[in-house]
Amino acid sequence: MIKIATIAGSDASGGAGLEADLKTFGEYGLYGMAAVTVVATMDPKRNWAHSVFPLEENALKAQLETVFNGAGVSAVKSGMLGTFYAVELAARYISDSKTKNYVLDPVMVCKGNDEALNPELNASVERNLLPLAAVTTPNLFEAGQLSGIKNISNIEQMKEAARIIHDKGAAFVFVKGGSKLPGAVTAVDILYDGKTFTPFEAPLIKTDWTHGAGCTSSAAIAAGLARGLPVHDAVALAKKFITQSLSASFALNRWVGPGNPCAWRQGTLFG
Ligand code: PXL
Repeated sequence: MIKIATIAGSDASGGAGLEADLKTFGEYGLYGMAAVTVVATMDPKRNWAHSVFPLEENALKAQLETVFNGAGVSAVKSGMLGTFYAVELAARYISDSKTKNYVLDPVMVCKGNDEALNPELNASVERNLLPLAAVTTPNLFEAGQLSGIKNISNIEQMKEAARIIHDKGAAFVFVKGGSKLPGAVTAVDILYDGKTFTPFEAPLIKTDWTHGAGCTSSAAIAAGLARGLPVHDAVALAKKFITQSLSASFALNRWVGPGNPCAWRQGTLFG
């Protein structure tokens, strides 16, 4: 059995965070483990406003000990970290594990949650985690924050941002334009390895229900690496996976809706 772990927040609504990661790992036939950093909740009485409850440092450390020294992993991804000690503990355990397969999803925004927009915490992620990453997966906003290029709105700017983020230490940078690039007719993302820019293009899925798409996509890349795929192949398969997931997206309520990581199977045990 191939083992893989996520260090991420729990999204009580199930579409993002470690819930998305574990569903995705399962679809890749992997044994998923999780170290919970924060618990995120959403208030149905206040327009789905987010609250974030960090786990205390000792509780996170004990989980990391369980995952890394109690089991071991073929790959690891990180998502929402939420505190300085989570960033520092994640860096220590990932570095000590000597894994080559670390995917950093530099989660900075969680719709409606200002706390995640914490510049000092983002700087700590950049300093401590970016140099350990085999792949980092910023969306346009995160790529703007990490590169200093504001309002990225075309492919050239995506490439420039990828170059800057690569120089800060990530081996591969996967900048996700997705549906967010102005005037997008297809979903275009760019992978940069320090030498070559590789575009990945897929049909644009017209849906507002994209909650957890970033988490699912970075989990899928990590899962591909755990299975021994080279980075380009892991990214290509993840892109297919997220396109299928979004094509089966659905409304959870009037505010959000997730994709469906099981969609590629076009069926369940019940038909
Ligand atoms: O999609 C970003 C994200 C990541 N992690 C957790 C979240 C969210 C957004 O809701 O709740 C735990």
